[in-house]
Amino acid sequence: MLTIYSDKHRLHHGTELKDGVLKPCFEMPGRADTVLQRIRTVGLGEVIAPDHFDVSAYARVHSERYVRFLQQAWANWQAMGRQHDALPLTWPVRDMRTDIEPIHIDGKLGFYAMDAGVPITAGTWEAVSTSADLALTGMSRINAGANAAFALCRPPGHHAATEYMGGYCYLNNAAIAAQGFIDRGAKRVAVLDVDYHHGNGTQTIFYDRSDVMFISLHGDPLHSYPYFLGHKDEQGRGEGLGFNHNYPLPHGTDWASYQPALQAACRQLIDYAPDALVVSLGVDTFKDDPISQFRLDNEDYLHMGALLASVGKPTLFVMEGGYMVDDIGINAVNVLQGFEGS
Ligand code: Q9C
Ligand code: ZN
Repeated sequence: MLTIYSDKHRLHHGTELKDGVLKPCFEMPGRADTVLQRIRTVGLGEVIAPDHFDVSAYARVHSERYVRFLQQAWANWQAMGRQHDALPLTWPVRDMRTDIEPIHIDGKLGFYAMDAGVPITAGTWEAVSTSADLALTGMSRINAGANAAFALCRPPGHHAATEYMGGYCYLNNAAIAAQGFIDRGAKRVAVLDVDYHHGNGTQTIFYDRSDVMFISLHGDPLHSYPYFLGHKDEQGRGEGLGFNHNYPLPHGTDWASYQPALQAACRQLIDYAPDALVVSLGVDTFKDDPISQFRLDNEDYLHMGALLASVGKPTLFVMEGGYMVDDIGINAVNVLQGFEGS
C-alpha cells in the first residue's frame, strides 16, 4: 500500500492541560516516526511526499476565518510577548455570545477551541497544513485509480469541526479528504471512524448531508472524551437524517465485543455503496493505550483490516490517535496488512 508522509509533523510538539497539570502532549512526534519505521520494516510499499494544496481546499469544510486564525495565532500570541505554547483558557459556554469574534488572542483561542488539548506553537501551522495535504494527496491518488492509500497524518484531525480545534486536532484531515472526493465527482463518500474517541468534528461537519455518511465506534461519551457528542441517538439532521451512526461502547470493550459493532458498521457501509471510503484510523483502542479504555490486542488489528476490506471500496486510511508509542506502528500497520490480505 502507498503511504504519504512528511517530516514536517516534527514541527509540532506541545503541552496540554491534563489532570490539572501542564504536561507534554501524549500526541507527540515519536508516534509518526514509529509508524513510518514499521512501514519500512514490513515493506508495506512506497512512501511518498505530499503534493501541496491551497488553503481553499481546507476551507471546503472549515470556515475561512477559522483557517486564518490557525495561520495567524502564533504570531498574535508572540506579539503579546509570550513564548510558551498558546492555549485557550476561556470558553463561550451556554448563553454567552458566539456571534462576535473577539479581537484579543485569548478571546480568539477560546472562541475557536473546545478544550486545552490543542497547543499552538511556532511550527503548528506548517505541521497541520502539511498533515491535511497528506490526506488530500492520498485522496487524489485514489481518485486517479489507486485502490487504497495511507495518509500518515500528524497532527490528527477528527475532533476539529468547521470552526473549532480540540483533542490534538486542528484541521480535519479525514473530512477535508472526504470533501475532496465529492469535489472531484464522487456521489457518495463514507467516513468510518475507529479511533477510541468519538469523531465529533467529522460528525458535525457532515451532520446535515446525505452525500457523506459518518459512522463512529468509540468509548461511550458518558465516560470518555469528548463527553458532549457521540451518543446513539445522533442520527443526522434534515437531508442528513439517517446518514450518521454512532456505536458508543463501554469501558473494557475487547475484540469479542468490538467485532459485532464493526461488522454492523461494515454492513451499513455496504448498503450505502459509497464511491470511496475514508477510515479515520486511530489505534488508541489498544489495551495498553495510556489515555483510553478498550482492550484490543495487536493481532485484532489484522482482523479489523480484513473486515474493512470486505466493504470492497477504494479506501483512504487517515491516521488519527494512538498513544502507546511502542505499539502504534504494529497496530496501525496490522490494519493495513489485514486490509491487503497479507
Ligand atoms: N487536555 C485523539 O485521539 N484529551 N484525540 C483531553 C484536554 C483528550 C484524543 C484534552 C484526548 C484527545 C485524536
Ligand atoms: Zn482518539
